[in-house]
Amino acid sequence: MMQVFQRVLLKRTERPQCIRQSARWMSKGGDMKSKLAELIPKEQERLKKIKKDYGKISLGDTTVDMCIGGMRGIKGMLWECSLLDADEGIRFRGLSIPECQKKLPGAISGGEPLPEGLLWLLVTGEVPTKEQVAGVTKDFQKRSKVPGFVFDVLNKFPTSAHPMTQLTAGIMALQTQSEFAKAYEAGLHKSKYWQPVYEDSMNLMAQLPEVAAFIYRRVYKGGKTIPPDPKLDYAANYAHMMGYTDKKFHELMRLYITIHSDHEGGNVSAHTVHLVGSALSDPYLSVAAGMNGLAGPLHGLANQEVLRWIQGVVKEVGADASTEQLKEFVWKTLKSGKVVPGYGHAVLRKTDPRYQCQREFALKHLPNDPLFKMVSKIYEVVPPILLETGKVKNPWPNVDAHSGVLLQYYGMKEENYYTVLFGVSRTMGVLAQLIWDRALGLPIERPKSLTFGWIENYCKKKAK
Ligand code: CMX
Repeated sequence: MMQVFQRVLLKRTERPQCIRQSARWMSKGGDMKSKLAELIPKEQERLKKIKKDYGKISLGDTTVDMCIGGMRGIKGMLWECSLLDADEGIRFRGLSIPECQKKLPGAISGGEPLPEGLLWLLVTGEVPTKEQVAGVTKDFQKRSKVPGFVFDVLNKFPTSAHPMTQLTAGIMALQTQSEFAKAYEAGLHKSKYWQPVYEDSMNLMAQLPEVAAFIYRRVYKGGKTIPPDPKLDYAANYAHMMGYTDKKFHELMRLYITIHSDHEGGNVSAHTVHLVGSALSDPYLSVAAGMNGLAGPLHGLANQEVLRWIQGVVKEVGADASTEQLKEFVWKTLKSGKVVPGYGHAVLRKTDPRYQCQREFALKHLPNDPLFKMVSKIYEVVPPILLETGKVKNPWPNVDAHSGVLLQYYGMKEENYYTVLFGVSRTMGVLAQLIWDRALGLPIERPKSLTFGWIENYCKKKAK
């Protein structure tokens, strides 16, 4: 990319504003941006070749069930940063969660990965060195100043507003700083869109923890905020700004942000960001839209629902409930027309490895916690019952079945806040991809919809 600028022969003062901006974006990007600039031309060529060589090859048939069943299994989106396998679970750029735990640098030896390292992996496809990860932490710190009016906007909300509503409002207030929106208006050439999208993405990721921590302190701690600590990494600093000083909680937050970041492109939050971004809505607008999807109880809000449901179990049948009592409770939930939160998945067909690694964390740090023991008992009881219903395709626990129990152990008992933690993490994964969406020049999304009549006529003709 640098060569492009070297080829621009105009004197600096004679260059149009958007080109001057491009040069500025390149120079202030830090290491990860230079790496990205190196990779983009190769990946653009790869995309061109795939389109040319394989463009007409079918990836499988779409059935009527898929069309009216939430597009389940339709291969209809490019998402480079991660891939989900129904049995094995998520791989981030080819690495499983245990591999990430082993290979990505941590804050302490043998500790959980730093989310900044995962971001590097998602963006570049390469495992970063410690120095590269430290560079991302530093870059985030430099970009982390949140404009004062964002807090004024949030202060106008009643504290009873759901934290996810406040998070989305905070992101929308940050949107006023969008470099992409400004550059687009100034007429930036589309080959350079990725640069201000990169800047917006890094700025949003850098500023989101303070916005999210502000919401936490405002809603649950009487509004007394805690300033950031520049000695801390991304996850630890977020925990610190919320008021958590326990080093083990900092480790949990590193793991939490790493594993919740990305889960390929089809889930509601990721797909929404990708879809909205495809209209060239800037990263703030795109992420705010995705957060509204994450706030749904069948998606990210399930983590809040799980803790409430477990507390309901304890309240009704006690922490030492027998298997029979637990079974009865599960059936009661199902018969009242509700789902068992934290169980089931649209793609996975085995226990979610994100559940598994949180269980391992619990076994290491809180093996005797009564609610952790309850989570383990629930694991024995729920899957056979869901199978017995005869309709649930995946009876196993997902990521949300475990996270709340870990958080409450360290004192974070405000379950309505849990989805905000998920949101801060998910922002990393979706923005890593959004940068690539613009770098590859992916087009506006526009799948075909059908009517009942069209489907009936088509199928009747086909049957003949
Ligand atoms: N409890 C009760 N019923 C469930 C169920 C559960 N945990 N999971 C699926 N079902 C039901 C569905 O509601 C559906 O019922 P109807 O046919 O009556 O509508 C039927 O089983 C078939 O659903 P499915 O094909 O197995 O699952 P879907 O792909 O449609 O939905 C999901 C996936 C996650 C929405 C669903 O399993 C669910 O509602 N789980 C509970 C909520 C939850 O934990 N969500 C978090 C998912 C992870 C995340 O995104 O964060």
